[in-house]
Amino acid sequence: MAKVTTELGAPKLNKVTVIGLGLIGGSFAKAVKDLKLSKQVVGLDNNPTTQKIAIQNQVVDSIAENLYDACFEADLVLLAIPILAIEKLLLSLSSLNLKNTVLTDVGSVKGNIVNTLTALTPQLLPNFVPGHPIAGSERSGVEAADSQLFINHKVILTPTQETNKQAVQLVHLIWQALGANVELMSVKHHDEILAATSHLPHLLAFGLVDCLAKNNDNLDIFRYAAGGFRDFTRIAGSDPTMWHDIFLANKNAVLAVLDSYMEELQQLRIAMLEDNGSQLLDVFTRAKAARGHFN
Ligand code: TYR
Repeated sequence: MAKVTTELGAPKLNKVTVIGLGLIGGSFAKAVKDLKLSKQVVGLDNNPTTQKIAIQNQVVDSIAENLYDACFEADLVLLAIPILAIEKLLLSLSSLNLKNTVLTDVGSVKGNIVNTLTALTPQLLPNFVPGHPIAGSERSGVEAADSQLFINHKVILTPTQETNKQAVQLVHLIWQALGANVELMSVKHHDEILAATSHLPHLLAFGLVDCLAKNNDNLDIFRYAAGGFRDFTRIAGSDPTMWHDIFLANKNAVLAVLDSYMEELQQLRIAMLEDNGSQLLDVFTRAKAARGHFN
């Protein structure tokens, strides 16, 4: 496993591989390349247009032909594909010799990845550092790759008891070198927090935009999207496959927080129906005060 670090503590690696050159994978690859953290930055992506753009925009040095070549003698392999695809890929990775390779991922749910590793590919557990950069936008694809994307953003790592400390250290250092603030957390805590702060809001956005679009044939409503609705439509523009995977993988945590939110909406509905203004004011005042804690 690579141990060499520069004076600043940033890793100096020979080969970093990024599997999946979307917004996050592409941004990671470009940042590692721009900062010269690795002699080689290799990409693997099955979309020929993505491959072409990744080379043209100097996101990676080269595109590997297959998984074996991509991972061969890599110091670090970052998995940046939708999370259900990561589960499948783990099986193929377990047939390669990756003893000296650190693996990490960027999936928005950590439980399904760690469960698959434990149940199906335990040999990968020590070198696999589950990770999640809380960065991105409704944009997707390698065209949107931005080497500055992670600056001042949180990256959560959820190592298990089995995870090799040196592997965690390497992944920690590399994200830090990209400008991110790294935090460690348990898998369960991560999935519960993200269900509430990221997954549920995305579900509401997809649901609201779909509901309003279905019920308004001429789509005139979008022309008048101001403030709040504009924020919802931005989030509803996120990648459908990525979010399909997230909701299936984090089903239980999202359902728990969705149920309590539906209960809250039900109470707001009753308050309006009964002209109970003081209840509305109470809820809005409490919410405004809670929002104040962000600032
Ligand atoms: N969709 C979020 C936004 O637009 C970004 C994001 C998405 C961050 C998924 C993390 C994540 O797991 O603000």
